[in-house]
Amino acid sequence: MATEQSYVMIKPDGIQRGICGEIISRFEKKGLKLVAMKLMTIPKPMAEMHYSEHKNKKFFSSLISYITSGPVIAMIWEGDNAVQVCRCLIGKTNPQESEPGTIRGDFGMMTGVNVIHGSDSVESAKREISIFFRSEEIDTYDRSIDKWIYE
Ligand code: D4T
Repeated sequence: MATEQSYVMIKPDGIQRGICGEIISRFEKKGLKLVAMKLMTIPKPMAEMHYSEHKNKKFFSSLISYITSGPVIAMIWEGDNAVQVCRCLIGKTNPQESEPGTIRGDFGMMTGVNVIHGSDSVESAKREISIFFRSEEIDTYDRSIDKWIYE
């Protein structure tokens, strides 16, 4: 097993549309373990740090305005191969190209309003987690149900 942590964030449109419970339940039902979660409005410098790889793209300023436009739910989900598993649940960047059954495929219409973020690699996850969480905000606990999820 390769236990990983992924940074997952329900974006402001997910909060405004009242679909957070349904989104979070998909990660729970999959078998991933929630180890950190908070509601927060992202300060602009933090948003710019999170999306720094896109700073020269033409959509950067609209991306920063959107992600700071209201509260987000920041989460860390843990499990075997968690980064890729979370990306599978989330779907493609463009919701119109995302498969039905994925979060973006079921809930989104536009790339610039695409409901949720998930880390794209283990390295990105580590970087993003360090931006959004202090180490004492990340929990460690056992789940007795894990023996029914992992072989
Ligand atoms: P995030 O990082 O939000 O999970 O999205 P992805 O990992 O799926 O996609 P990304 O890094 O390529 O894009 C980051 C973020 O920018 C928005 N975006 C992207 C946009 O508004 N216009 C665009 O043309 C692209 C490519 C959407 C997600």
